[in-house]
Amino acid sequence: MKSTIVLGIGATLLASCSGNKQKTEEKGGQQRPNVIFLIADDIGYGDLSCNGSKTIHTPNVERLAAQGVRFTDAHAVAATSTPSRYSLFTGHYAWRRNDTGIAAGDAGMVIRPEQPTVADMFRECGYVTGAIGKWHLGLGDKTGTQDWNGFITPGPTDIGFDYSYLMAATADRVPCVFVENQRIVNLDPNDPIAVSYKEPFPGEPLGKDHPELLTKLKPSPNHGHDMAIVNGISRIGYMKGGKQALWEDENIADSITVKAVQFIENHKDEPFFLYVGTNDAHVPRWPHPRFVGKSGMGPRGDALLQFDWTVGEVMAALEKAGIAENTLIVLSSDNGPVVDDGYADRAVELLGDHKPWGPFRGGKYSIFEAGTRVPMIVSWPAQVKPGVSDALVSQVDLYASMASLMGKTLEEGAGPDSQDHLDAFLGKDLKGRDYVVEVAGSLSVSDGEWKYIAPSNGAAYQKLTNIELGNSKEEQLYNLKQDIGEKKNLAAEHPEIVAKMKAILEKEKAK
Ligand code: NG6
Ligand code: CA
Repeated sequence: MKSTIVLGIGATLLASCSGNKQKTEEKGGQQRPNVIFLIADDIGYGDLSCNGSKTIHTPNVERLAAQGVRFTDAHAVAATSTPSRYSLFTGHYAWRRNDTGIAAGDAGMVIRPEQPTVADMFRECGYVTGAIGKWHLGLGDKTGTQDWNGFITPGPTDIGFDYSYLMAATADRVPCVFVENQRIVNLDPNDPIAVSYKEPFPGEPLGKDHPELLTKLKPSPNHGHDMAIVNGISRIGYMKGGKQALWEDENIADSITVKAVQFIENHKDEPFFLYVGTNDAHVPRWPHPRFVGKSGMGPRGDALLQFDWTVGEVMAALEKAGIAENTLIVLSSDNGPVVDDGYADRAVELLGDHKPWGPFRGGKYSIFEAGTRVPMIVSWPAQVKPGVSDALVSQVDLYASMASLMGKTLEEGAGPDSQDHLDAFLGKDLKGRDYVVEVAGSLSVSDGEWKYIAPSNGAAYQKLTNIELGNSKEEQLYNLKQDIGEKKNLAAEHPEIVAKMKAILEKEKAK
């Protein structure tokens, strides 16, 4: 596998872009749409009622699905957040690099400033661009070198985003603050913040020593998450100071939603591209009190309702601004679902008959389908005919497909793994990709019917999360048309298909 990355594609990414901020012309006089990528965190295919779940009701997502195309075979590139989002933004397979795994809260920018992104592409087409919510792609130059009390650079503006309001990593990782335009929000200069992933700060209590201070959530046994205590929840990593800037977990969804709505209001008269990453189903799950107890499944289920609320607020903001018709929304998730991911929130006990993974095997972290087969809806009322599509689509293709929507061809080296499948995303082509390549420990390739999982030394099962990871020293081959649950390994029966799929994977790796 090549570990080199394609860099050095300067500012002129696109052959031609109007650079015109007016919402006019483009493709036969038709208005260019606003574009929103709404990316959920750890929400599985089966977590949404539009995908057939009867155990949860997510009416706003249903409404979005009813006005757009709902995909049954849509994929993230990886089964965790950092590599998945990396591929979404860059159109470059995360597995081509060895440094795109789950990022620490003090990681440097995983997407390097020289790398072209989908946000650069929109910006060069005259769009205003924004990134709001979960980031998890690193900030600053190198791990641990950020100036948290000043301007954190490089940052989102160096990879195409005019505006940003972000959680640096995850809710369970320090620093527990929002970073707006690369500065921590509400930071009192007299109470500077310090962050470390190496050693604790003397005098700062840790979750592992002070369970009595964990008033909201305690970690699950053996999951870690027992370091810095913020708001009665212990986290991964150490931090001190910045008291006034700390988020309150119950308000995270509100903060992200309010900023997204504001962005829409502020930019309703010019074309915009907005990435919204929600946090809800990711641990620690501590939804706002108005959702508490509403799902009957405890915090995880309540967080799903909170996600649905965010979707409704974004839709309402577009309607209020009079731009709902001509806004293209891609709703998806960064990876599959996990039930116990580190906190004693009773998600396992209260799950009942709910199946976050839908009909698929595995979950988050897994190379089986539930790891990477994610919910996806593409809505664009002005152009997209509502329906359901079984086309094989991958988030890695959004970059090239959005460029195609802008009427532009990507130049050599930009979005190297991204293919133009605009027609599939718009519901006009029901086939999509020839195959998707994914990573979660092992690599897999699937053409929608046959799925091959390359052998690896990774664990088959993760006890902590009770998830089948799907790694095996043996080659695996599943027929997804007949065996959606990936129960029967057909590798021995179909060596010719194994050889064919393996050859595809080898060819991809050699690129
Ligand atoms: C894991 C964490 C998990 C979650 C995940 C990242 C442990 C034992 N587990 O390492 O709780 O934070 O990283 O999730 O630390 S992701 O969806 O952002 O990729
Ligand atoms: Ca995730």
